Amino acid sequence: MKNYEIAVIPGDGIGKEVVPAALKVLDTIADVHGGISFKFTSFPWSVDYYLEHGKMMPDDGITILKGFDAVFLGAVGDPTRIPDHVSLWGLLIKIRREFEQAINVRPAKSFKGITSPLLNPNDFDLIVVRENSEGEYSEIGGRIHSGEDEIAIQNAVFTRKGSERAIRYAFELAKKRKGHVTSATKSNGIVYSMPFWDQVFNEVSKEYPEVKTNSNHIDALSAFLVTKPHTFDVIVASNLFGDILTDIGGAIMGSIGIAPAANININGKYPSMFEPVHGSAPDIYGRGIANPIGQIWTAKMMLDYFGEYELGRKLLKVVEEVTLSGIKTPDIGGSATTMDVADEVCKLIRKIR
Ligand code: GGG
Repeated sequence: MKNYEIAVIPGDGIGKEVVPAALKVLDTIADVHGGISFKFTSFPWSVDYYLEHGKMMPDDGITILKGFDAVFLGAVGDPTRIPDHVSLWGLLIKIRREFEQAINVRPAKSFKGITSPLLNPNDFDLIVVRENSEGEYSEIGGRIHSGEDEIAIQNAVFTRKGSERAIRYAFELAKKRKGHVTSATKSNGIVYSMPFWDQVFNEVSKEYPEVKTNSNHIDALSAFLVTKPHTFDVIVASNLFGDILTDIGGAIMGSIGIAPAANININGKYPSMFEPVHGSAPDIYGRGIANPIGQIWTAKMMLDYFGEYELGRKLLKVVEEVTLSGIKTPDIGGSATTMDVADEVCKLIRKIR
């Protein structure tokens, strides 16, 4: 029996609704499979926690999380109560950085039973590899003066190590897929970091002669994701570009509510963290209608990370069967609740045992 110890951080808003739904699915898988079990330990770190304690997580939070096999996170942020940069940097981005989760893997594909807003799209199946430790998400800069003299400076940081490991990860992934990597650049407008990114991409690509490559400026690439998503296999992008591209990925699938993500620690020193692409959606929180598919697909990515590929494959297939059967939340045209969807997924898992 393999037991996986999972730290669970539902976080804010709909994170508190979709995480329990996904845990129910994981428990059902363990129950049906017999050979694995999950021990979930939940932490209340969130904006509520911040308002009580003045911080998003306790000082020893990172030390506590170190002992787990993975972190399973819902969503972070409640901007009417505290600014998003405070909540995100105090929890989500803190964990990504402290645990050297340098790669963020975000798939997008034509999802059975969900209508894409694109008119007659060809089937697409792509993965964005987002550099997750530096780039435009940096703490280097500052603000001075006020009024008309006010200045805000935000520096982007691109290291050879950070760029290389993201790009290399993308090539390794492409080797196992359709063998094509697209680099997201903007070297016509951003004169230092992006030519450097292009240079590193070209250098790494020489190590992979079997993998086809191309580079697109981020503006054109964003448009191509809408007009011809089926032409992409693996896209490698800097931190901010990757974040933006994957919201488009969610949109063309039919809802950001189904988009999953994995923050991967690639040196094996710390746990990886699994969280859907979407945020806390305060506008729909409390109504029980949040789409749990992003969180459930994220659970599938966690199963893959544990090497449970067959279970992960079956789980995604079951979720697609559920959407095909019409049991869907309102964001994808249905009237089901979060738990209706999760319960149907669990029912099918038990049926096909
Ligand atoms: N599911 C995690 C979450 O709350 N994401 C919101 C978000 O905007 N994250 C920013 C990022 O991924 O960099």
